[in-house]
Amino acid sequence: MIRIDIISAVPDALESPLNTSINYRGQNKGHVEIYVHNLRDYAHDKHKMIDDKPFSGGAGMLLKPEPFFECIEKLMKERSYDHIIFPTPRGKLFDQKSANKFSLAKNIIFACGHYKGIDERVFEQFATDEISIGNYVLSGGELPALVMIDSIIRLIPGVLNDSESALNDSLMDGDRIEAPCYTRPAEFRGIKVPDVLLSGNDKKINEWKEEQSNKLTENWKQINSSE
Ligand code: 6GU
Repeated sequence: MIRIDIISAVPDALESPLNTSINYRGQNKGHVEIYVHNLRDYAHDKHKMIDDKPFSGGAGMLLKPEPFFECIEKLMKERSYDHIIFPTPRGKLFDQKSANKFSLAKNIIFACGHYKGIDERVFEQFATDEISIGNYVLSGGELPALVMIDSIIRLIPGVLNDSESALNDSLMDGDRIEAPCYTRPAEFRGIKVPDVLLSGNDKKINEWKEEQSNKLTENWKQINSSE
């Protein structure tokens, strides 16, 4: 059982993705517990302010330190956390290896920024991991947290059933792209499924898959190389 705590200024943005599909199943089957904390509940001034202007000037608001400190310290008193992850574009790029690592944890916090960012003292005090999900700009850490959580939950033993298992064909397994796949009908609008897949010859089918996988993997490497 993994416990995941998510701290967010827009908790509604997390609701539906966390309660659908594999994320729902992971929780329903008792493999993962997810708790969402509204940052605003940890603002104690009379206007419940969670953001303020940066000292450096310029446009945009920053999330203030006090609510994060209060919320994270409260959680840390209750249990110890293996990872306190801050989704941020300046972080280490997320990949399958990171997902594998996080899936072995017992307790994880995702602390999501919004607006222009978070007061630096929050990172200094609590961040064990600063993670980016790619080199592009998003408006907050909620979608990145959801991306990471999805990839983590599907790795927990028992969440996926056998036919979905990460050990079987997945679209991408490590640095390999799997062969294309087809289902019925064998011919659709005149477009046929490759004959070999209908042959019943397992050896031939496996050779075909291997060959297709090699081709797609080569292509994938080429279209993703920065040269
Ligand atoms: Cl983790 N946060 C934000 N705001 N933007 C991003 C990102 C994270 N990863 C890529 N872009």
